[in-house]
Amino acid sequence: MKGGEEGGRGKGEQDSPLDFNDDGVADILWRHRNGNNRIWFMDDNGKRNRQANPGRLGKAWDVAGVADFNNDGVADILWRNGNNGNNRIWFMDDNGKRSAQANPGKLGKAWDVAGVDDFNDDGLADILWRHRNGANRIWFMDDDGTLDSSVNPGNIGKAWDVAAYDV
Ligand SMILES: [Ca+2]
Ligand SMILES: [Ca+2]
Ligand SMILES: [Ca+2]
Repeated sequence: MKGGEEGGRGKGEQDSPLDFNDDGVADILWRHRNGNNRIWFMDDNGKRNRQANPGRLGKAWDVAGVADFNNDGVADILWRNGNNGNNRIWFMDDNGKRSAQANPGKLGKAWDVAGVDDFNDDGLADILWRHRNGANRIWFMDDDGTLDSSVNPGNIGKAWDVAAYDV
């Protein structure tokens, strides 16, 4: 995942894409199969400091990625409904609560989110999609969670999986 310092403006010296309170320490997002969610805010000794309940989302939705989609230093959550191709972004505040949500648009069920990271160095996370036939797309996102533009980075056979995209 993301390791660069140039994108975010967090207090941490090195931003973690999983940092829900901008303290530089990665946190943990839990999801229950009943649709409940929890965030564990972690200490840097590997212990849970406290937890927050960001709210529910129905069982049809999966967490497709966690990244900072508005460059405020706080991780946000990309949700995908694999049954109908809908997507949502939850913009999070640094208390583990949802502050706003956005609809970035649909993409058909044959597509999966292969990664979320900043592919154009504007500080905003983007979405890498992969089709089961080997096609790929990158969605460059605006800071309000809407799609700015979609780019085809090229195809690679369906026997290939994304193993890493930021080294
Ligand atoms: Ca943190
Ligand atoms: Ca954010
Ligand atoms: Ca970007």
